[in-house]
Amino acid sequence: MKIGIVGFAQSGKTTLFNALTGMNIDTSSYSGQDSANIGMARVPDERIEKLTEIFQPKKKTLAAVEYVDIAGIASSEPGDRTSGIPSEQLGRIRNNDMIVAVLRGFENDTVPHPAGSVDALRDMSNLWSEFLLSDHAICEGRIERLAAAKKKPNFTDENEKELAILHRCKALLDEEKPLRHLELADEEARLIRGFQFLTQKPLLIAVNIDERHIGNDEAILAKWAEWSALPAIEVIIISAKAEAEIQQLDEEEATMFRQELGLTEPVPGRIAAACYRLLGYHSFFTVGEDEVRAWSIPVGTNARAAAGEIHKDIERGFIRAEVVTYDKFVANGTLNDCKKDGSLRLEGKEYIVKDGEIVHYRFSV
Ligand SMILES: Nc1nc2c(ncn2[C@@H]2O[C@H](COP(=O)(O)OP(=O)(O)O)[C@@H](O)[C@H]2O)c(=O)[nH]1
Ligand SMILES: [Mg+2]
Repeated sequence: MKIGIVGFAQSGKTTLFNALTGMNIDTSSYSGQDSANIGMARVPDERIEKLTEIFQPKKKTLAAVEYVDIAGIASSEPGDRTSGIPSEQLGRIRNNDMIVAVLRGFENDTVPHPAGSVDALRDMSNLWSEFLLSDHAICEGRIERLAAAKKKPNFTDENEKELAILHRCKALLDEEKPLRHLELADEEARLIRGFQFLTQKPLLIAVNIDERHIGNDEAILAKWAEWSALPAIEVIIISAKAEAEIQQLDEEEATMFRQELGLTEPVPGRIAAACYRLLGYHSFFTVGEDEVRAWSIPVGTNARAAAGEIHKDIERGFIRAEVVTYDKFVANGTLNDCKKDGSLRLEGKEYIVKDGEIVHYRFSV
């Protein structure tokens, strides 16, 4: 899972990136950095901690996601429609499964805001306009090219279909509506997948507030009600600086600091959980003395395909899956006891694996 962290300069993207990955990239001065920071982050999961307590395995492995901190969006000036986002940066944003937009909600005189004032809702509208414009430009460019190729003999039926879909896309974008409003058959979706349209991607809006305002989440979220009501969009409140600082502390200090500030669940878990929800992913677990491990799969994945996450041989040689829910397993304590009370079920390849299930595969190669 690849997640792009996007937003205007000085909104706290790199600070959030540090909080998520535990890295320590410099944010002290405006570097004018226009490249991207890439880092892997483990997805915290209390259930894995509990299973680790039970099995005391040699190894504990959490699921992982990739975060990309994309800089280079200098301006959020209203009316500044010409500059937009540099195309290199847009390409970097497209190249992700979803987008986390970091909006500046903190006041700090020593950190200049590119638009001169702090207004996170305005910045989000501007960013959104950029996404709509960028998708529109791609649509238009491709429509022109296809239209020009129409008279040529190598113009295929597939080209014809693509052109028709792109016209539908453009019509939506003309009304400033995101492309995820488009209802597409699988075949149609495939035809435009390669464009990686920004307004088709799930969006997590992270409003980055000053630590003085921690605890006011509900009042702030109320202002974002219109955004959070949109499909495939969620809004969360973060305090990136405090979270990044806490990330560098040991566990005991971190807990104390969190309590003092009134911070609840740490940001890496909150962001990962939101991303899983938005992308329609969840986890199943494998357990044993060697390793307790979480695996991420799209919701709706069957037992056989899920096996492929672990190893292609298990998928190919799939015989059966032994499955028990997390709750039943924890209540029983051992797989044997789950067998005895019938909570460990034998399932076939078409079985749809649910969130948190513990799966043991039987296979032959
Ligand atoms: N007070 C406060 N300052 C922050 C917060 N998040 C980021 N900053 C500061 O804002 C500046 C820019 O942050 P940075 O992460 O580099 O922004 P980026 O340009 O979006 O990557 C740095 O000086 C940060 O310390 C926050 O939550 N509160
Ligand atoms: Mg940065």
